[in-house]
Amino acid sequence: MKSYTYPRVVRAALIGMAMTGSATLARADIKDYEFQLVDQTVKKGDAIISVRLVHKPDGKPVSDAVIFATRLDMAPDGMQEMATKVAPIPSTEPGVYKFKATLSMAGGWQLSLGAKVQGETGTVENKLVLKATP
Ligand SMILES: [Cu+2]
Repeated sequence: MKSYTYPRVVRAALIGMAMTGSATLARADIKDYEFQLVDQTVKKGDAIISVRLVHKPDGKPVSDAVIFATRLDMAPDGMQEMATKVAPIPSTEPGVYKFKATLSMAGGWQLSLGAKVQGETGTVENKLVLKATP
């Protein structure tokens, strides 16, 4: 019986490899990229916010993206007019982007990010909600 099941397993493995191969060849999609907060909470005041840009299908960090749109405001707490400046600062970790901001109030803050990824058409646009603790 074993001699009958074995080829089936091999065939399944080959199909799996073929599918992986074609997925790599298929045109990448800008929707495959996503910003994620490294820390969901930061302390109120002068804060450093770290986000990771990942290629979702393989979970790989994406370096060298051009971040061009940032906004940080308290929309999650109904205070969208309460915005603060966001300044990019250098990061040594691949795929991690850091920003300096002054969070003057404890509560929910929304970080809006836009980015261009090397070799991809379109824009990554994400809104991330973090919490400033007192
Ligand atoms: Cu506020």
